[in-house]
Amino acid sequence: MLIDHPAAEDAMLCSGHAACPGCIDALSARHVLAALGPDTVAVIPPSCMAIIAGPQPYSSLKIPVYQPTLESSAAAASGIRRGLNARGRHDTQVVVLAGDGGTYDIGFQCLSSAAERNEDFLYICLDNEGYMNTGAQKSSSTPLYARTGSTPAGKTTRKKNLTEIMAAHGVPYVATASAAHLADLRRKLARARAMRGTRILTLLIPCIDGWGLADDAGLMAARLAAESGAFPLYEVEDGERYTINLPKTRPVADYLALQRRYRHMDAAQIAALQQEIDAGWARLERCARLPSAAAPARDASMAG
Ligand SMILES: Cc1ncc(C[n+]2csc(CCOP(=O)(O)OP(=O)(O)O)c2C)c(N)n1
Ligand code: SF4
Ligand SMILES: [Mg+2]
Repeated sequence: MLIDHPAAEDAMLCSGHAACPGCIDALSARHVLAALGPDTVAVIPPSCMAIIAGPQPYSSLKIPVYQPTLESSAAAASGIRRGLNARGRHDTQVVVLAGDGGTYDIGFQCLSSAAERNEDFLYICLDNEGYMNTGAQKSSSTPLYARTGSTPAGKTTRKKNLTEIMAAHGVPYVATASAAHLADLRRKLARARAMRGTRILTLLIPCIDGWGLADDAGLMAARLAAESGAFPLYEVEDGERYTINLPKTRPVADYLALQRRYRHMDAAQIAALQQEIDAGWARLERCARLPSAAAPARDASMAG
């Protein structure tokens, strides 16, 4: 797969790491790191990405990595940012690479308060829709009906809408993306890199093991998730300017059929999930059509 800066990419994520074969977690991280460049500090809480990065003092990343507790990534990133600023290193990027459990659930209060302060870092949520490195338990990102280790009959509640929640904080940039739509991902990374303040990107990471996918189906699952609207690709600036980046062009049944975690669903459940997706999509279209009021100017110097 083509990468913009092969030299930087090679220098920043080594081969021989511990990702499951075929997983696009590492591929996605490679694209993130290639876009940010070598003058970057990464914050990686417990997650598949922490395993890929390796146990300290070993690391597959050739940039400084700080591994905080699962609840504290955004606080750690805030502190590192302020420390770098105090040393005059304003151009060094600070990036968080966290899972959905560490973002939607366990690290959420920390992320919310950092966003309220408009702390200056890029937060990437590698969203595999469950607590995967600990054996595939459900998180609040797990979608309705999906089977996990802790929801063996299928989840009975909906996926939390993190993008909307973070957009409601009024931060400069919130977006969804995946490695399956590479040009869109690269553009969003470049955009986020050029901004200051809190920027949050959620990347969908189909979990080969936890979702019950063929080893080579990770990118296809991410592609069908976006095309079916199960994981819409969109971006929100300053909490109010919405842009939908890809139309909804196929039924969710196409996406479900790839995955073992949905194999128990009957026709009525598939119809209910389709209805939920259609309602979410209609809401998104309304937001994208709304004329936005003048955005309040955010002052990144307030963050440190
Ligand atoms: C407070 C706390 N609870 C539980 C754990 C154990 N734990 C480590 S990683 C993890 C799962 C994290 O899931 P997620 O953030 O989605 O990352 P993934 O493994 O899916 O990439 C859990 C529960 C922990 N480290 N800290
Ligand atoms: S458990 Fe899933 S998300 Fe984690 S490395 Fe393996 S395939 Fe990837
Ligand atoms: Mg996860």
